[in-house]
Amino acid sequence: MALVIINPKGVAPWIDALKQVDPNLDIRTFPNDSNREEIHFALTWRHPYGIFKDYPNLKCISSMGAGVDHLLRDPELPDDAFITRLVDPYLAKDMAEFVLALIMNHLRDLNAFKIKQTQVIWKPADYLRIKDVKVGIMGMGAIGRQVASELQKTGFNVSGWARTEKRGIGLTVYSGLTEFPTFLNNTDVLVCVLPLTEATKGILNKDCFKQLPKNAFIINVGRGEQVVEADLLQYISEGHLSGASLDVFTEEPLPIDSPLWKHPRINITPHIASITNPESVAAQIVENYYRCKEGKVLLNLVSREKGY
Ligand code: OXD
Repeated sequence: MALVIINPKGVAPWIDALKQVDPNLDIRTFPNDSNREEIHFALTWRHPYGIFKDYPNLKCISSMGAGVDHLLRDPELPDDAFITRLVDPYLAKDMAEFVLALIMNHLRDLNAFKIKQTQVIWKPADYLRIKDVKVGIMGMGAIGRQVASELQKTGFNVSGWARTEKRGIGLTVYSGLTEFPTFLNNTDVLVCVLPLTEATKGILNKDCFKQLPKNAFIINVGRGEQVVEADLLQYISEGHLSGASLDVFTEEPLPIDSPLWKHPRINITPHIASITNPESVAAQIVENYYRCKEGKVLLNLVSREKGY
């Protein structure tokens, strides 16, 4: 039994991290792997679609990140392979710190001062205070909960929204479409960390924006396809939303002619909110490799039906 790594961005740090955990692991790398019938486990990020049909004995396909939308979009994904994802406490912590930085940037409107600096203008302005700002987090999985907990520690009033009811996680969590309007009405800064599914595609649209209080701010660190860009631009230009910070886009890299690039009220970052560290997830990959070999229940199994 062997494991193949498929990652157009490079494989070396992944091989090193896996070998640290288990030096005997039989690791192959795409596209230079031969005898593909020996491969039972694939560790992948944005693989070329259709390639899995060349691996007749694949039992498990693991995403190299938290998201699995890049996998589930493959029309030729083998029906009988388990899909898993990585759950990395450092990834969640990095995400929480990034969201905190974006919110603080918004509260103090640091971008506006940067623009004034380039114009040599000294002009003090009022600012928002943490205690007065309600943050609403869409997505209450491992990442959403960690973001919520870090923001609460900083003093924010935080609530969450999830597809299904969630209790006992130390904050008010609204659930389902029926409670979505109440959640939005009580949110000054909307943070999306949702996975991309059929139900979440385009969820950040005008119906959502109009239910937010005036001057609300949007942070999207989920997936680009969740935002209807035209609606976002309209609600910012009409002054209902005060701006947005976007880290993810439908097309990445963001095309050079996108109107988002030069918008003064939109911050763009290149999908860097949190990056999986091979060293911190290698043990769970190796654990799943052996579970797969022994026919045991896998860690962080994904439901194809739910899409996460
Ligand atoms: C992930 C990501 O899914 O980096 O891990 O977007």
